[in-house]
Amino acid sequence: MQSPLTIVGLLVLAAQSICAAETLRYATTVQHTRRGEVRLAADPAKVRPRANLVRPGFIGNLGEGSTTDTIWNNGAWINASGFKADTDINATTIWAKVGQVAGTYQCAIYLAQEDDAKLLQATAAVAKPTDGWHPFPLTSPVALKKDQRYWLAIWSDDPKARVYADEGGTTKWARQDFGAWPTALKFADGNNLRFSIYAASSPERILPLPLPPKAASITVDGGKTLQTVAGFGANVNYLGWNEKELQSVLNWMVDDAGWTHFRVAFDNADWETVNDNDDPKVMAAAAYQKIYNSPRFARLWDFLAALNRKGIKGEGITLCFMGWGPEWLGGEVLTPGLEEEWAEMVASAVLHARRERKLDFQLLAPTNEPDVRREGIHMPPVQYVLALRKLAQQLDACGLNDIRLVAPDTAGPGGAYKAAMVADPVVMAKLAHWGDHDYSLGGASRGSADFIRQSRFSNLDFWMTEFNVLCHGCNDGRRGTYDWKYGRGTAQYLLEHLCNGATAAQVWEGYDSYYAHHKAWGFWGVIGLDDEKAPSKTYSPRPSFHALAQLTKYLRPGARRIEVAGAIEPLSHLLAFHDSKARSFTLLGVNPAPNPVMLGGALESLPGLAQLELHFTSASTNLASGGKYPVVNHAFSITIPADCVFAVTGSAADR
Ligand SMILES: [Ca+2]
Ligand SMILES: [Ca+2]
Repeated sequence: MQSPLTIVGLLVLAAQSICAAETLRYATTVQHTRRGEVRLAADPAKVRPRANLVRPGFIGNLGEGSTTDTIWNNGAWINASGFKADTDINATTIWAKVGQVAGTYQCAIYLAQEDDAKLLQATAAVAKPTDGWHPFPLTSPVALKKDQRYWLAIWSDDPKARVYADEGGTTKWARQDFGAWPTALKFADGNNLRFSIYAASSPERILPLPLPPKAASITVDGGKTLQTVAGFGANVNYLGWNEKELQSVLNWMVDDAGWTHFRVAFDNADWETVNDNDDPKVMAAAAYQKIYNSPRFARLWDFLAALNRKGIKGEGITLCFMGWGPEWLGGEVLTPGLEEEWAEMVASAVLHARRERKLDFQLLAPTNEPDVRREGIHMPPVQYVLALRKLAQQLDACGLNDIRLVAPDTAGPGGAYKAAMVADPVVMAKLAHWGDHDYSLGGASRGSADFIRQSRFSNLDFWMTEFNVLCHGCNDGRRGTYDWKYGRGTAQYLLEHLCNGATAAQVWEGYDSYYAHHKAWGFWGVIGLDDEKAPSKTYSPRPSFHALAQLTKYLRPGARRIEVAGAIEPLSHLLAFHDSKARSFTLLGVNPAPNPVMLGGALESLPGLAQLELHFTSASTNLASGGKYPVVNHAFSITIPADCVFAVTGSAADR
């Protein structure tokens, strides 16, 4: 995997720090060697595979397909993908990548004409194929002419029939019961897919040529420092806690992904069903003992204790209350005048956890998403700040001075809530970190960074206390599409939040679990529940878990982000970090392109690193080793594999 070092010196003319590809339009780079030659970071011509002169001729798409298209809809349909011949070919075989069926597929070539299509030749049928590529020999060879357009058609008698496809083509369809191919066809327009199907002059399978590498070049400046990383983790639901079933899940998150910061959700916020007494300043001990010794709370205390045993403590645990309140407090909307009663309910739970259960945690998210209903007890901004002030005073009165808040955790833009908080010194003294939720590519984290820059509290940091790529239906008991593209997206979202200045991030959510405030199973987990109906629950990591672990395993708490300048395209993200205590250096990035990328870089103001090591996660491999690369005269050149999330690490101690 090691590539020859081609970069000796690197001069970068772009001064601004970059970490996401959108910001790169003005970056210009020039490289030169010590001998004064000017050259590109990599010369794609040198690594481009030889021309395909010896390859058999073909027409169609050799690609594996990133999706599948069903070719049955209340009956059989002839599905055809359109291609133009680049050369004259004497076709003998059609290859198609199909889904496994108990039935039969067959293929054909049609000549594209003005109004219809004319059958040229059909293939033999293939029965009971497995999932993947299969040859369909043509009944007799067909001469295909350069620049002529053809339809490669596929047809099946099985309702589960499907064909692999990529985007960016033209398909046509015709409803026709499976049988002998019609000699002429009038197609209806289909979609924009390009089937994984081709016709060739040889019966041997033709493999696609690897795409040539593209190049990116950067300068990392250890002297230009940005935010310090607090840590990463997930939202985790107390209700799913079952030590036997979840111990392996906890091990994956803490030991494999290196997660240190968990937001423990407890819903609904309705546990004080009857007011303890009519004085919010005096906690009725017997009433609260009964609540906090109930089986419902035993599960929460057990979960927090298990996290403590796993080494997660202090600011590593945020206790988060979700959903609506008891009826007497107003239910979904806090009744004005009862702010101190709400504060007493919340403070009594924290007090019990600390005093009676001796649990080690320091952060409290007192009410989730106060700007909307049902996600937490709804409170408008002014009432919210009054309630937080009452809570801060209650906590201090209980001697819980070290318990601090993460807030406001709004569902939408939190500006009005934050502006109201900033005006209250009691609340601000109790605020540990701004908390933000973002289900977009950094919209909320950009807003949060802007707010902090313009506020009087520019020393405060912000945590992404919920983030992920939207998972449609996943709040309502439906499973999402957990493919590599979605998993890679979760990693890109994390890097975007770090690019915007976040110091911690907690993905929504760690593992699938049941939420009382949605009255449904939630299927957002980066670790999936295999079967919610099974009496004993089992779990499996999804691609988004592996994609996040690829980043968080190598970016440890205490590392400081440092500036990257230059051109990172075609990478979508590239961020650099340096931990001056651990003397470690980390580059995190995503290459969404189908090509490898030659990443050339220069390291400035960083302790001497002798070599860098690459690890990557892709659709087909997790945390794979990508080899070691030398650092010579503070410069390196690394081949980043196609379509992957990656970490490049180095340690001054390696020297
Ligand atoms: Ca009360
Ligand atoms: Ca009371």
